[in-house]
Amino acid sequence: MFEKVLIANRGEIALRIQRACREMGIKTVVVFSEADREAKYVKLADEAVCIGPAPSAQSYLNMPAIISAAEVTDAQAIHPGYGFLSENADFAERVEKSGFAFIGPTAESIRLMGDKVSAKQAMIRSGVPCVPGSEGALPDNPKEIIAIAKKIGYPVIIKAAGGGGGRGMRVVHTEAHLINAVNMTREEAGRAFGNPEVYMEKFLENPRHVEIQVLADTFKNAVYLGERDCSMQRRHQKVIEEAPAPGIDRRLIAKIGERCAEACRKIGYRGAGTFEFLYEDGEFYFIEMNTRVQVEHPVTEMITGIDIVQQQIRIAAGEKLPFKQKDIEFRGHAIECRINAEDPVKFIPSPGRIQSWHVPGGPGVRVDSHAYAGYLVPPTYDSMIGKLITYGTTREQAMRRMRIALSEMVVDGIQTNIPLHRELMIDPKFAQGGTSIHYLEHRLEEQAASRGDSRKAK
Ligand code: MV4
Repeated sequence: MFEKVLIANRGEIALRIQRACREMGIKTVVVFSEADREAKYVKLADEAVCIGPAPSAQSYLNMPAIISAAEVTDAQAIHPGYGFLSENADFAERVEKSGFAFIGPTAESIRLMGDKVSAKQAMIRSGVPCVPGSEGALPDNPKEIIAIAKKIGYPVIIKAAGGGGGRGMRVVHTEAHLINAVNMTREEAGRAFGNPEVYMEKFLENPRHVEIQVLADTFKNAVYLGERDCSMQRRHQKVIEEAPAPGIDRRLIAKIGERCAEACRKIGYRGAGTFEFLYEDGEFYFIEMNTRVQVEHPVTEMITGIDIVQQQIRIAAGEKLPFKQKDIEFRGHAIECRINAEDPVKFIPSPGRIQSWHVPGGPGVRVDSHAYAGYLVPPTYDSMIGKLITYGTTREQAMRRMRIALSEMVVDGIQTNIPLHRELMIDPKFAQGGTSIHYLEHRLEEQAASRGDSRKAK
């Protein structure tokens, strides 16, 4: 096992990785920007290295600075967390070429999944069900493009191979708009991702976003850790996640989960990963794979009892998975509310000094946060300041515990989205379970309209 791990991230995930390391007896090095110098999790680490000024381009995205920090502190491995360099294949390559272990998949796997066209082709070959669409990238010939759309049937969606996470896509409802939409998406994609390739899919109008968590070791052992429902989102930012996904047949989850595990074996995937699906009318359709630990990993940890971050580290150190699929049991229900420093109505970021900070507790309550009373939320980064996770034997119990936890939680000095979470936890549609990816945005629009806001919430 590693003696020392460098954490190339900040905020709650830097603290989460630190805790995993500490429990395993591994020393930690945290890198930080000038904006994070005073943060408590920086002082908690065994060592801390300043890697540059506040803007992430000069700090958390600064590959030479991070690798130098690993060299001077004698770390053996680098954990990238999520965001920043976590899905940068060049970084993974440079880390390994410099003699460190990258706590994540190979650069080759990251590259394969980073290109959404090659990712989808790999999934089709592995038997993972995908959204019906073009076979690979779209050709140049407009007549061929029109024929492909006709075969798929409108509406269709044009997506950039280099996109993902909601960037670089366009919905097309009629043939009259098709070629222009393809050209516009190509142009944007060329500028934004340096790759003008686009592909086409049937546009699913009202799906849920359900994803499957996997773990794979370097000996071709792979398991799925069940699913998460992440449909409660606004502008591609998840707001609430839960596991399991309400109302989905367990046998279907087992079948899709097994396909994901098999895909990992086929492509030689290693580490933690997430297969993103759209779920509509009882069917799963693969859209993308994430090759990092995700923000919402705790809900899976709560229902499986498996520490995903520790498993990532063990896999990177060359250990075998300590369990087989039949050993994994799914028990109870977990819900996560992302706590953001933002206006709960207008969603404008609300950085600043936290005056008071009281977190809830009790049975089945988990708080993953680096914040505290006196903490200054920098304006430079993502507005998420923590995650509130509750567990219950049933979904109803997890929801009840979340309502109580939210009622106990106090954050003063900045604005947060806690009031929005309090409302959603008493929303009858959410209580039913199974709302689509459009539910929250529609609900916010209705509320904006009834307040008489001049501009729509969208
Ligand atoms: C789609 C779709 C409907 N049909 N693909 C958005 C983010 C990217 N990961 C894929 N996305 C979508 N792809 C087809 N064929 C709708 C979305 C989508 C979405 C997906 C997941 C979570 C939130 C979303 C919000 C808007 C659109």
